[in-house]
Amino acid sequence: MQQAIPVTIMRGGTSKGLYFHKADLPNDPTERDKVLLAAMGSPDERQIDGLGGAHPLTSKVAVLSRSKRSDADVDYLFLQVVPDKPEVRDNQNCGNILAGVGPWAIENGLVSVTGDTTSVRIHMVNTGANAVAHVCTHDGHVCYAGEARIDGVPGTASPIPIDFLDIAGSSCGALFPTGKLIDRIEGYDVSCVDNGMPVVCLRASDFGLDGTETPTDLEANADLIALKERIRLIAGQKMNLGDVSDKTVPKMTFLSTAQSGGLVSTQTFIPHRVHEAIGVLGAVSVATVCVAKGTVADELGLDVANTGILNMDIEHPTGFFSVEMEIETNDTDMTVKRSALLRTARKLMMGEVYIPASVKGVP
Ligand code: NQM
Repeated sequence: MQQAIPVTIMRGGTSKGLYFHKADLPNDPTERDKVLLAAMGSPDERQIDGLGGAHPLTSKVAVLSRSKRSDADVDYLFLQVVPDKPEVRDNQNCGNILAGVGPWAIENGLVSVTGDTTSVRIHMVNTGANAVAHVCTHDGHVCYAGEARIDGVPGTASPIPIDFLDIAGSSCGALFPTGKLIDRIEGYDVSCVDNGMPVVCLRASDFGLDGTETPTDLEANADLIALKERIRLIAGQKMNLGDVSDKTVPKMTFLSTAQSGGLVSTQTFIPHRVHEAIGVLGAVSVATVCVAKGTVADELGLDVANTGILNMDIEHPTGFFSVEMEIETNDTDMTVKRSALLRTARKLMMGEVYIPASVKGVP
């Protein structure tokens, strides 16, 4: 007999994943991960025997439960299931999958509807930071239909604005974890940042890129990939992340002059495949490098203030990602008071995923 586990499949922002109630998965992380690998069909680059979509952006999991904290309604653990390896990683957060957490929490009775908008306070277990997602609700139900458009997703859906308050340094201990705004690694200038996602920003032109290369072009550039990885391993140590050879952070973002009226153009390795767009917290971290004076972004001559409420359009391979940030800057320090952005999400399927009987531990 196969074993059935309740699951919801949701698109969260520009990613897609499996959303589980924590109580429906094994408590022991090793057993839990075996179940998740089987659910996704990993290890197999096509994930043919599971629900995974054969790309890191569609091989994601949210493990959710009612929070015991006074400042949160839901605890959200993000897990990246590696498509082609028997590995499940918990070392990063995911702001796209986060977009589906509010609707899931309402649909599963963890949060009561409070009118036309229901705010869900989410504790992000991976980093210990909190977010608040504002979900459209009507007549006691989540409204998925709406007019909000995000690049990288066809059509429109109801808006889910998300606020972040305390994400600076949540993985690395400091906003600029190396203590510098520019480090020199392997002969290249890099800016290492953690505003919710550890990211190494590099100037695309230093690597012979003009910013128009597609994800497919970049993934075919073996020399660039090898150099990027050498820099990443050193940057990871400097960012207090230790040996990152088996970690999904830091992400590597190449910055170039905006091509379509945005603030800056980006191409991001996450960290081995290239993102079709840009991660949510990844975009917040990149925006932070653009605002701070003295980073690798300076030479791009960006037109951006470094204090107050700023709205920034970060260009990526399939459009724009808009980030709002409230910044306080004095002579020596820059503090990010708040970050906000817009996502959408959609419930795609609710049912049971079947796990082979040979995989033990299903509760
Ligand atoms: O940065 C992909 C995604 C992400 C992460 C990745 C994300 C974020 O687009 O918050 O959303 O960088 O691995 O889902």
